Amino acid sequence: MTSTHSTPMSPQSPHSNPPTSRSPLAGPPAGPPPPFPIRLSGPIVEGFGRGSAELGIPTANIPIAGLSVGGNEDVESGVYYGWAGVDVDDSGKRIEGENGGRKGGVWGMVMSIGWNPYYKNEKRSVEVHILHTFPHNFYGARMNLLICGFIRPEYDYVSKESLIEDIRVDIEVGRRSLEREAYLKLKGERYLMEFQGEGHENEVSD
Ligand code: ADP
Ligand code: RBF
Ligand code: MG
Repeated sequence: MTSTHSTPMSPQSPHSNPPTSRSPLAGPPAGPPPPFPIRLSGPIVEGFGRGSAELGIPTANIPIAGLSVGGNEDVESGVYYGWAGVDVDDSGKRIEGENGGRKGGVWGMVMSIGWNPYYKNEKRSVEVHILHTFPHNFYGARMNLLICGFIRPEYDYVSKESLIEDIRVDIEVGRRSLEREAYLKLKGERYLMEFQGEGHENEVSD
């Protein structure tokens, strides 16, 4: 990562020709190559309300400010995969640990960092789809991300159906890629379950 940071001022021109065949895995088997794993954390905030309602794929959004802390603002727009630690239980309920400490769970995730070219957003967003079905929402919960690799660039799609179809493939690519030993062992990183906000260089608040 460089020390001079350029903040993207306008949407990058989206790639508009999604490939027809997709690789079943992303990233090398030996584990995340530099600059991965990338750590990012923040509170889950409200987005446009489209993920669940329009696509049937909920995404937990964190403030874009998270990217400008810790030298990550020049992270390429695109689709990534990795692990998400959230201070909720399997049902999405916030849980208090002992002595006021927080507890939570770690799940696989696929995420989008970008302008959502299909929706022509004017701001970059960071959105995480967790590979688990939660019966409850968990806005306000803390989320620690360990981004392990890049899956693909963002595309502008001809239809909502083709966007959904490709996200479904991303989910399978992410799930499969995380099952490999070198990636599975990162699920145990202590950072993912540290919800006290200490020692997180990429921590952001609302
Ligand atoms: P918004 O535009 O406000 O982000 P979404 O429709 O994308 O709305 O819904 C996201 C919310 O749904 C998340 O903030 C989270 O509380 C909840 N949620 C439930 N299941 C999941 C999941 N598997 N992955 C991510 N968020 C989920
Ligand atoms: N939006 C796009 O416009 N183009 C994409 O290529 C794209 N890929 C995505 C991949 C994943 C794994 C996820 C979770 C989201 C993606 N999105 C993409 C964002 C999607 O448009 C967004 O989640 C919804 O608009 C809800 O905010
Ligand atoms: Mg969302």
